[in-house]
Amino acid sequence: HGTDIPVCQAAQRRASNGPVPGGTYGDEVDEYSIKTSTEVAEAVRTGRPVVALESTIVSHGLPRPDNLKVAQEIEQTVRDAGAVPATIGMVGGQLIVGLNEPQLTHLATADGVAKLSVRDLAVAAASGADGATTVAATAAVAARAGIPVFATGGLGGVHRAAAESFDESADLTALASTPVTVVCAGVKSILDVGATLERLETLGVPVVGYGTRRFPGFYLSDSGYDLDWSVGSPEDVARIMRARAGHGVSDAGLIVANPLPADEQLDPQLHDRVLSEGLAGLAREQITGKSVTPYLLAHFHAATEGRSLAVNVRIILRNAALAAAVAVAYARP
Ligand code: PSU
Ligand code: MN
Repeated sequence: HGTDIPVCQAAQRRASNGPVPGGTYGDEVDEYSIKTSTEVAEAVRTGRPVVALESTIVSHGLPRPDNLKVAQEIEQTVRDAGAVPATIGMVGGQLIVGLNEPQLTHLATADGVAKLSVRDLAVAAASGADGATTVAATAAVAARAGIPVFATGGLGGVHRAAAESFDESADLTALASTPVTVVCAGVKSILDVGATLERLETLGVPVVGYGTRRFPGFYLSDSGYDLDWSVGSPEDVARIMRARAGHGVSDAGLIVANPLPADEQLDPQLHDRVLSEGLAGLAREQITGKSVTPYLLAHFHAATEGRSLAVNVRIILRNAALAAAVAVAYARP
């Protein structure tokens, strides 16, 4: 089905030609530019509110077939709140801001969609790959495309046992140098939350709670950690963004941590039990690197009989709505 998408054909051509020889790289500069949909480009140009959305959550974070439906619901939620959705991903080597319906469907259903962090973007493009962008890659591309607001579920961060494995998501370092506001429900509870907050402090990434002084715990409303700052409205967030831009001192992003209401969270006892099983599974199956997060999320969805999936979907939709409200507030000074 990928072949009815024009960019796929270009990519298949490219892929069948093998790696691009160094000498011809310059001739292909245009081919490798970011492709922005007409709707998103027009909205960015005229200063209308836009919300960037990631595709890893669609391709790797949510089980099929729900993933495509959820991806469409996320976009609709952004629209309902008055902003233009810009889901970012790579189809046939083309980096796209504002995936259209067939492209989104392709990334949600095709086999072999790569998980792309920032470092993978150029490598994947040169080989004509299909890829879903993580928080790190989506934020970086969004900033490049002039989109300052981004919604996701939960950020990556420092994994448990990172002292030995060195497993820390590139989401953290990307946000240290990418001036994008990310609305999330904290970091995934599968991580070492305390260590992640310490790293965000070191990296100079501000974290504000939305209506709370406690850092949310993704599936759980409260991770157990305090925050220094909280905001009460989308306008508050927009003011911080204006102050950051006005100062010109930092290029770091802003994390807006939006907790699930307590009555919507995953049962904490179920959460803790399923998490320890999942962590044991990781060790037993010797899973490392970029497979760790998808493995644990899939384990949760299977072991809670879909309850974690329902919670995950609620998290994303709430964050999409808040991000859209922030984009609207920021667009209207
Ligand atoms: N949040 C979710 N589901 C996900 C992810 C985040 O609710 O699938 C993805 C994001 O794309 C995030 C990535 O950037 O997991 C982190 O992966 P890693 O730990 O390998 O950096
Ligand atoms: Mn990792």
